[in-house]
Order: sequence, then C-alpha cells, then structure tokens
Amino acid sequence: MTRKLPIIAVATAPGKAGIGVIRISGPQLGPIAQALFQKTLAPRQANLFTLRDSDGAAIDQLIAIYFAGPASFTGEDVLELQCHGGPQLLELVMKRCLELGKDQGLVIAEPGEFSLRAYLNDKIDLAQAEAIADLIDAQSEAAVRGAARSLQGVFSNDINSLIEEITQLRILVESTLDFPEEEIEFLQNAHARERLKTVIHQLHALRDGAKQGKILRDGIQLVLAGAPNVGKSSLLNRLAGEEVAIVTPIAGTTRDRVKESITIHGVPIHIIDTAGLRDTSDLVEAKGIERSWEAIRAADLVIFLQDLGSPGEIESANALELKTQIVKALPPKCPVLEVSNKSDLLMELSANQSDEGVLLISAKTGDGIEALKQKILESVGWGGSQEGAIVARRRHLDCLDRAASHLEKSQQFAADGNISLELFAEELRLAQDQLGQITGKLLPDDLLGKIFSQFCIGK
Ligand SMILES: Nc1nc2c(ncn2[C@@H]2O[C@H](COP(=O)(O)OP(=O)(O)OP(=O)(O)O)[C@@H](O)[C@H]2O)c(=O)[nH]1
Ligand SMILES: [Mg+2]
Repeated sequence: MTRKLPIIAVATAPGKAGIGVIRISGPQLGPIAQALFQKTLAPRQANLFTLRDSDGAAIDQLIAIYFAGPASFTGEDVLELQCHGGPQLLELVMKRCLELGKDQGLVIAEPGEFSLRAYLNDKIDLAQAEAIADLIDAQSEAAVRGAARSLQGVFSNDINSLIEEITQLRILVESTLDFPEEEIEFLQNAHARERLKTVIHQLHALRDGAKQGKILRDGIQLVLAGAPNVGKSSLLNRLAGEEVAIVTPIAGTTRDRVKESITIHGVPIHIIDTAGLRDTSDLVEAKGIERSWEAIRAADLVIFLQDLGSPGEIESANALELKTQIVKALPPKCPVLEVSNKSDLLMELSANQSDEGVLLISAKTGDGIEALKQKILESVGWGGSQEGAIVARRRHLDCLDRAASHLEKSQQFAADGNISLELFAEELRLAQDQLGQITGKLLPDDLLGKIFSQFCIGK
C-alpha cells in the first residue's frame, strides 16, 4: 500500500480525444525525466517534446510539465505528459515510458494510488480525497459544487474544529481526574456541561449537513409502488418528461423494473417503476411482483400510488391492506408518500386539496406534479438550500452517528447523581476517534486500502 516506487497511469478517460494525459509520480523522477527527454526539465514549465521509440521513430509530439515535490498533487515529483488522445497512442507512450523508467522501478499505478499518495503525504485529508472521486462522479451541478467545497476542505475544517473543541474539553477533564473529590465542583467551574452541550449541538448541525451531502452525492432511490393500473408508469413518464415505460389500460402491464434518473432542484432522483402489486397466477407477473418487493426493500423513499378513479369500498380496503404490507417491507427510516392519481377524473376536487396528507395528482394532465416534487424532497429531509452544501458519504454519516452517541453517553456521565469523570473523558475520546476517521486520522489500514481501491486508475 505504501510502496515507494514511481508509478504511471493514463489520467484521462479511455477513448478518442484531442489530448490524453499520462501522469507519473515518484519520490524522485529526475532520472526518468532525463531518460525520456535527455535533459533536466525546469519545474512548472510547458516543454514541447518528440517522444521516440528505441529505434528513433517518433511516437508523439507532446507537452511535458514537471512538478518538483513536495509542490505537486501527490507531494512527490510528478511528470504530466499531455499527449494526443488516442487509446493506441497512449498505450505506446505508456510502453515507452515503462521501458525508459525500468531501471528506476517504474510500475503501473493501482486504482486511486495517486490520491492515496497525496493523502499519505498530507497534501489532502481523507475526506478531501473522497471529494475528488465525488467531484468526478457528480451527477448534478449541485453535486459538483458540493464536492468542490468538500475538496477545498469546508467539511474537513468543520470536523477539525469540532475535534479541537473536544480535545480542549478532554484536557480539562483529564487534568482533574486525579482529584475525584472535586468532580462536581470541576464540572460547574469549567462549564463542562455547557461546553459539551454546545459541541453536541454543533455535531448535530454537521450531521444534518452531511445527510444533505449524502443525498447530493448518491441521490435518492424513489420507488413507485401500488396496485396495478393506478398509473405508476404514467407517473414515471410524467416525472421523466418522456415515454420511458409502457402505459396501457391493461392491469399488469409493467413486469420488469423500469428505471430513470431525473434531478429535482439539483438533487438526483433515481425513479424505479415497478410491477403492480396483486395476487396472480401468471408466472411472469409473479416474478415481476417479487422484483417490486425487492425494490421496496432497498428504497430511500416509496410513493404509494392509489387510483382516485376507483374509490369503491373494496378498493379502499385493498389499498389499506397493501399499504400495511409495504410499510412492513420498508427499510428502517424509509418514508412512504401516499399519493392519489387521476385527479382529473374527479372534477369536483381541486388538485391541491389533500385528504389526510394524501397528495392528489394527475399523471395525465400534470396537475399536482410540482407539489409532488417538493414533497419528494421534503420527505427525504432535503433542506432546500444548496448554499454551503458539501458532499458526504455513508461512511461519514456512520462516523458522525457514532460520535454523536458517544457524546450523548459522555453527557450522561456528567449528569448529577451519575458523575464519572473517567467515563466522561473516555466517551469524549471515543467520539473524537470517530471524527478523526472521517478525515483519516486514526484510520485502520485495511479501511484505507478499501476506500482508495474504489477509485479508478489514474486518479
Ligand atoms: N384519467 C387518467 N388516467 C390515467 C392517469 N394516469 C394513468 N392513467 C391511465 O391508467 C391506465 C394505467 O396506467 P399505467 O401508468 O399503465 O398504470 P400502472 O400503475 O403502471 O399499471 P401496471 O403497470 O399494470 O401496474 C392507463 O390507461 C393510463 O392512461 C391519470 O392521471 N388520469
Ligand atoms: Mg406500469
């Protein structure tokens, strides 16, 4: 994981393009640059070169830029070769570089190895390294901006200032540990409880922000579920703005899940239209329905769609039964949005009049769709503002959750009648460890390998 050999990889996407960039990083690239260009390159200058094969034949005319470590992305010496962007050509340039760098041990980089080196050389912390990957994978403009903010260190700075405050509190507490009789007095004089309360408050705010950041990064898996013919596929088409799924008046039209991604106010929403839920003896339909349940079990949000056009008693009883089944199948904390479709069939009802929190829409006319979009964002806890938003991952949320629970425990050990400064301090330490894992301080090695191996090669 921490090999010191020089590494090389194509940094640009595969395929044909105007240029393709190859990046080389190593503790000392002087000899490799010398072998490639027969001269010493001045740092941070564009140098036009013709790269030649061992027999002198030209491979490409390229621009080389040399960054002397530590003032480079990885913190090591870095050579960037801007070649023409053909896959075969880049392969040839790579091959020639590997030949010329053989004596220095030049090898092909592993996925994420450039970013890993940047992290290990303290150029960026772990949350920033992750933000690079997130910036590249961003699915919306808002996600790009969020990732850029994380990369600039906005998220890391918040985490670090929280760690700093916990450290201060720990220093205070631990310096009093040897004087147990002064515990209560200490807590009062040092305002330890108030300070802890403030830290918890800040952590909650940070967690709320990270929750938004996770939505921005990953989007929301929105499952359209309900009985056959209620208009699930019509709603998918309406939200997507095109005819993605087949719509017919025949109950049981949709079999396979139909997926389409949209964005609502910059938030990526991955919509999954499913087979209508009912008892059936049709083998194909039954398989489709099993897939509907699978989708519901993995959802971030389920829209339970009903048909206003068939409001009979049997239908209502069936809908209630179905809703109970869906709620049972949901993953923890997954909200269900009850929506009634075909409001156009009920002229006497106004489209935004809702009955016990049930939203009325018409997939056919588009009535109520804007309100539904708002409701979708609200239901998953999207705060509405992208200003200052960062991107975050499940890993970050888990660390923040664990840190919060340690801080809450430490609060218990500072409560009257249950005071234990030792346990108070210990919980503070555990909370601090969790926060440190976000930026990469105190991270187990195997976890580090796992995180970076998910990056693509050349990153
Ligand atoms: N009047 C009216 N008809 C609608 C509306 N939405 C859907 N329909 C009709 O209802 C029928 C069923 O629509 P679909 O979208 O195929 O319903 P579904 O829930 O996907 O059905 P399955 O795939 O069979 O589960 C079609 O004839 C649609 O044209 C609506 O808002 N108003
Ligand atoms: Mg359908």
